Amino acid sequence: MTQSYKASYRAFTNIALIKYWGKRNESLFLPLTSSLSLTLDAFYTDTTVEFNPEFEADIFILNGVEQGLEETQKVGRFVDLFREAANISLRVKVTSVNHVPTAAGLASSSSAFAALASACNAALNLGLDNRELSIYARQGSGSATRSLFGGFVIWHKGEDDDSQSSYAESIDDADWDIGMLFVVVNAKEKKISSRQGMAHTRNTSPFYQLWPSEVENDLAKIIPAIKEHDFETVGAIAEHNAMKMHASILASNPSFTYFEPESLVAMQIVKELREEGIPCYVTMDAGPNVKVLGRLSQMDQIIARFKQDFAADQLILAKTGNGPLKLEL
Ligand code: 2P0
Repeated sequence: MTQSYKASYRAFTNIALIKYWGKRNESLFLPLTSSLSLTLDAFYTDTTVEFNPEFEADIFILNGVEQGLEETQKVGRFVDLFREAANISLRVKVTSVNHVPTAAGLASSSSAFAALASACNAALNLGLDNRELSIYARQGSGSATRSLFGGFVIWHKGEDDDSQSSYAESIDDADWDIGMLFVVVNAKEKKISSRQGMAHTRNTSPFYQLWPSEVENDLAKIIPAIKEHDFETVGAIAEHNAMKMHASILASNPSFTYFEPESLVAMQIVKELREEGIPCYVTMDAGPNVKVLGRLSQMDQIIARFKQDFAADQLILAKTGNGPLKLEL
């Protein structure tokens, strides 16, 4: 019998409160700034990898569908990092399932590459810790760096072209009164990918030159607020950071935006809730969906208000999530 190497992992999506928007080195996936996120329990990817001498080519099956050459090669190139570390050339079968609530359209590369990195590490007995794995995950997709840990996570930008210096670490387990409501405005795939969008903003937006120093300032203020469990300060800094990213995107040339009319409706509701004495804050990424940071203990009231303008299946509540979890085969 030939020996195969197999393992299975679950990793959770994270949402940035201080955004990553721009690379300083595209081939090494080195970001221009550090960023900070919250890992969430509602969306995750389960991935099984099997390295087997009987396989003649890499295979990638996503949500039960065998993927074409382009997607398979992308996954294969990422797995190459682990094949090199283990000094093997066996072909791999990667089977992934994205667990995303119906109609959400929130599939994310962050959980995907974190799960794949964790599964490769286990299957090949590499013994890498999560900090080391975050350096690998980064080379699949930037935001995946932060999904190697639960709770609040910082991804350090690192130094110069030193790939090893840009990794993630946990700063707080987020085991306090905090949650995130996803308001699904549009479940379709985004028109401008993050990768294209951040390069275009960096290259053409006059506001982008302010972005690195704004991120530094926001990080310096939000980290102590997280450690003090100061929800309102955390939320206010996160909302302002997201708006600065989207303002910089709007000012790119030609201009574009991820906002859609319903995104603005959701933002208006958050403002109203605040005026009524329920603190909650908005963040948005490279798409029209709105994420509302709130106290878990007040989410019933927040959801009730959103139900006046949105259907129940557009609203998904997430609690804070953990780092990757090993699954039994
Ligand atoms: C973030 N986003 O910090 C930011 C904010 C979207 C908006 O990271 O090119 O898929 O693979 O590194 O990680 C999404 O971009 O981009 C993202 P690549 P990625 O979460």
